[in-house]
Amino acid sequence: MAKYQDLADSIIKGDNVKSKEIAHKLIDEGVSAVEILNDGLIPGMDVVGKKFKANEMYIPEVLISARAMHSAMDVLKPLLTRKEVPNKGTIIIGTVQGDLHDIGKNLVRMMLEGAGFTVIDLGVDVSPQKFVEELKKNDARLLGLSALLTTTMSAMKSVIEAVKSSNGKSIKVMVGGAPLTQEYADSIRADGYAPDASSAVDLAKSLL
Ligand code: B1M
Repeated sequence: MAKYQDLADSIIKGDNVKSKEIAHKLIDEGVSAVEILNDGLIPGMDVVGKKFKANEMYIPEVLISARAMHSAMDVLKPLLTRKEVPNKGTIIIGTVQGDLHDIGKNLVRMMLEGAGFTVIDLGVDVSPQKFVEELKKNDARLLGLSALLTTTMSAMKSVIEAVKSSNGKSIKVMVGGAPLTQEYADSIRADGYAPDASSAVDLAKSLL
């Protein structure tokens, strides 16, 4: 639909004023936040990824697109994170060490909050030690790790080893991020893998 294409185009062009404006307009028209995400924002970011890979876009432009994505996500956030449901438990989430990608992780956080989880977001480039400390400090039983680079996926294994040896086997670890597969998650002994933010919610419910 043209309205979704306009939203995707605003992400590709990095126009954060337009992306916010279109997101507001779609909400006013009664379109659901999840539809706006799946049919406008994520397809826009996919094009950015393809252009980046083909050297048709460079890091500064990708950052400007990321800013436009975050501006539109800010509009959706209150709708995705409405706390109408009882607290389902606490999850610690973060992007692993060496990795600065946070758009997908932020989406997962919003959807988990919307489903009633309390989420403690440690941000990006988080060391295994920091995950271990925060799990202890907050008495959380579920950890969510995100990685977007093939070079940082292996950091997930280090976190899982550190967590399982220091915090005990009762902590469940779920992983996600574009380069991951179920096979890879199994190979690093993660308790679960989710390919997208909606399945991350189902997975978190089944793990806790
Ligand atoms: Co980066 N980057 N980047 N980048 N970047 C990718 C990932 C890349 C695939 C681009 C490409 O070449 N096509 C490529 C990785 C190649 C590889 O490893 N095989 C790449 C590269 C190479 C790099 C740099 C190394 C570039 C350089 O410096 N030469 C560099 C690394 C910096 C670092 O991290 N140390 C870099 C930098 C950046 C920016 C800073 C410019 C920017 C990040 C800005 C930000 O996040 N604030 C950026 C971006 C934006 C991208 C692309 C274009 C988009 C990523 C994104 O936000 N997607 C990306 C290309 C792509 O993925 N198509 C690319 C949208 C988001 C909604 O999807 O993050 O997949 P995603 O999240 C999904 C699922 O994966 C899942 O749910 C989310 C929602 O459905 N999910 C989880 C994610 N985490 C989860 C956790 C869960 C469960 C599900 O449980 C806990």
